[in-house]
Amino acid sequence: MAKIKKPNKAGGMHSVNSAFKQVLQSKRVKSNIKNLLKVNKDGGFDCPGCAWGDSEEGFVHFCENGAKAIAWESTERKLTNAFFQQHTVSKLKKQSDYWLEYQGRLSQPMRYNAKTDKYEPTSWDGAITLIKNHLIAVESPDQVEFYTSGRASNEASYLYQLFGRVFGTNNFPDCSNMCHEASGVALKESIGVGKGTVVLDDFYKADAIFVFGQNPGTNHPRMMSALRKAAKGGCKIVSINNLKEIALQKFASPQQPLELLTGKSTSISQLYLTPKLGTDFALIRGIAKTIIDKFPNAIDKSFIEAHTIAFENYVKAVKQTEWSQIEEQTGVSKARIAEAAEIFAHSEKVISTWAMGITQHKHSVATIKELSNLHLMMGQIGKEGAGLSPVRGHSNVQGNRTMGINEKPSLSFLNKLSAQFDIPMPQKMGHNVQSALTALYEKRSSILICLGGNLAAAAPDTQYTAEAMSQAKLNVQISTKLNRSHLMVSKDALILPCLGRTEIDIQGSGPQQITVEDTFSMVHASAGTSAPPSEYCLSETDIIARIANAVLKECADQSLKKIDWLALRDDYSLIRNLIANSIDGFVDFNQKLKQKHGFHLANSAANRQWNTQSGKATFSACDIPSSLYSEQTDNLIAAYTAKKEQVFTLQSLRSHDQYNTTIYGMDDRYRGIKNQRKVLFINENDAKKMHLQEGQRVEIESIWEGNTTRKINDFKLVFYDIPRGNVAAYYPETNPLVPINSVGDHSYTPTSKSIPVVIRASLNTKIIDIITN
Ligand SMILES: Nc1nc2c(c(=O)[nH]1)N[C@H]1C(S)=C(S)[C@@H](COP(=O)(O)OP(=O)(O)OC[C@H]3O[C@@H](n4cnc5c(=O)[nH]c(N)nc54)[C@H](O)[C@@H]3O)O[C@H]1N2
Ligand SMILES: Nc1nc2c(c(=O)[nH]1)N[C@H]1C(S)=C(S)[C@@H](COP(=O)(O)OP(=O)(O)OC[C@H]3O[C@@H](n4cnc5c(=O)[nH]c(N)nc54)[C@H](O)[C@@H]3O)O[C@H]1N2
Ligand SMILES: [Mo]
Repeated sequence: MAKIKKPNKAGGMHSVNSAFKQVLQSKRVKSNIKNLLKVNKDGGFDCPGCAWGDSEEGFVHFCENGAKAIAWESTERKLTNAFFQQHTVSKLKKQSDYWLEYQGRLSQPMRYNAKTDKYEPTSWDGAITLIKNHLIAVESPDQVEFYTSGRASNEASYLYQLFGRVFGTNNFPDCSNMCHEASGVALKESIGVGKGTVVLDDFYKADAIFVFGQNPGTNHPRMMSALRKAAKGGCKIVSINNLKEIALQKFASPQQPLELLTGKSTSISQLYLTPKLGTDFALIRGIAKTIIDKFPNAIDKSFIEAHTIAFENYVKAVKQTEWSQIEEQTGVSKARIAEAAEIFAHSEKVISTWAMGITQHKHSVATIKELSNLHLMMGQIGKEGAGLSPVRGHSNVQGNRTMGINEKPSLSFLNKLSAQFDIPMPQKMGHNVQSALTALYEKRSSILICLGGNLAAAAPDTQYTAEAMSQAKLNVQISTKLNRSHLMVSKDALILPCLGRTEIDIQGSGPQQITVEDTFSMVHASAGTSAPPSEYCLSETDIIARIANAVLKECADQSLKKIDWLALRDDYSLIRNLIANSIDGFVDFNQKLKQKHGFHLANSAANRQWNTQSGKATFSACDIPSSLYSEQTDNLIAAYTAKKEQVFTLQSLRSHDQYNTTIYGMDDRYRGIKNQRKVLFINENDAKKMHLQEGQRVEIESIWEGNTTRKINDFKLVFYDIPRGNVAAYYPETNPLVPINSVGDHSYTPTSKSIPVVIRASLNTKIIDIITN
């Protein structure tokens, strides 16, 4: 049995090779190399990869995985009518996510015909009329779900939410609900703003950077350049991650010729802690406890006095927390936690970053509040080189939210919109992803419109989600590529092909630019440079405007006809003028865009202004949760344990060759996995205790109340450096295991990083060489 071999560093020449492999496969080599030189530069387009900010440095401004995202979008392959004639939807359902997207760009509007079970071509007018007929026939606007994925531009998002609200609903489930929702909820309560407080430059000024639950080597490779530069400058980097991710240990910058040619790399983390899944709250509490006990002079008393409330309660809660509980939960010793505390206490400027390892648990909101507590106690917020930095996923997910894609908009935002357009806005809270799917499942909602994304594969409880989506009387998918969400159909459905970020967008007034906001609240313009795949691909903004125009024209209520949607479509700067009037920070929007690299949206907490109820930053004083799960789940787990079944906590995570549900390839280079995705990472000692061998196939079953069995099969065991009792496997293959109602407290985010499971040898078990197959 060959053992997996992990590389000893991330980045380097392998990254360059891997990026160019994808460029070659796109069959548009020349134009994609041209594309890569324009990415993230003024006059070029924003990388559709992640939400990390742009830096001035280097000749090229893209990373390996950004290059993959661009080449994947900008492919020569196209899906035509002939393809859809060959394949029924039932047949397509049997194909993998990789195969579906690999077929190429969608190039004409298609309508599902339930009789033939095939998609057939339709005209744009025909498609818009079908949507109009469905929308004007609903009993209540709240029966329509308007989903958004985080690539949509600010202009498209603003128009989409405006249309949805004028139509009469706040049903805006979006990918944020499955992603950083907990960060928004927690930060809003504790510091008064649901966004990060730092800018990219702060990373170069920090003395210490704590990276919690995040794998930037794969998911934010441009962050690695910042961490590398920081580490080289003497900044202490502390990684807190369930797994020892290679990039957080050693990284060679593909942008630095010297590291590329000499094979040298930079050491990133000074300290690397590997707590058990979902126990970061306890770990952060341990850091705070050490500081209170050992380094009390480092506490920023004047900051606490001037800017915060409820510190005493917090100290009480910290003092009451027992070390035994912290050590037992995290699996990390008091001494190791003290090392982290010492770095925190003795650094003048500290940044903490985090991503999905922190946000996709039951207790995520409380965990992020605890991290905020630590920064408040140390005055590590609202000053240069310090602060809180949730690192967003999709390239414009933060912008979507700023534009009003939010199922629970503030009253002040709704009032502003009402006043601006002289149209009443709906006040009732709308649906998030979980409640939208439940409403579709229970037939309380009947129409689903998706502005991008792949809800069918991204959402939890795959079978439930499939049934929910398939029951829609109309399923509309505005997309660039074919995916599973197009196949969840039984009645009417439409595939509406749209332009991607890399493509030229020409409207009535000429070529258009769009805008996006990165994870540091920088807003800037983006304009594609490639020719669209087909004359029938419309911009997202155009599609939304056409729908809004058609639907609202038919309304009996004259007041709803005031907005000239098609004029807005013809000239996006008119949409930006509307945004300037509705949304704080966008005054003179069109003017400000002319500034090099765009402009920064003011962040109140970064300026030490606290828009909380009390007007001060607020300490929370929760006890550390006694379990990752609810009492009910704990009881079920106890019943399994009584039957001598070993229960594990499973996290679902991304491989190096994927962008969410888009699978570019079958390797996960940094974890030593080749040509496969159905693997389960497990601690060797756990496996041996269960008499399971490496390469053996297993089934994984999740533990949840009710009669539904959630099980996936044929996953190959890979022995890995992972805490005992924890296992890991890729998303979206693991989504069938996440129950629809297993969500984070107050965030409603699926608990994709802590799923209680049991593992059993698959029947007819075969041991497979994990390297070759
Ligand atoms: N190439 C590429 N780039 C992407 C994406 C992509 O799929 N591919 N997706 C984009 C999106 S939408 C997002 S949200 C981001 C996601 O970016 P990440 O959050 O980095 O994505 P995940 O792969 O889910 O990684 C979670 C990390 O957290 C660790 N972890 C899991 N649970 C815990 C825990 O309980 N505690 C701690 N301390 N660590 C834990 C895992 O070991 C893993 O390293 O990336 C964005 N960028
Ligand atoms: N188990 C588990 N589940 C998870 C996660 C996890 O870690 N574990 N992560 C969650 C997270 S963080 C997120 S953000 C969600 C992601 O959920 P989504 O954002 O819904 O999913 P994506 O895979 O990013 O969407 C890919 C599709 O978007 C379309 N697309 C690509 N570019 C464009 C464009 O420019 N415009 C339009 N209109 N369409 C485009 C393509 O058709 C492509 O097939 O998944 C969540 N689900
Ligand atoms: Mo995300």
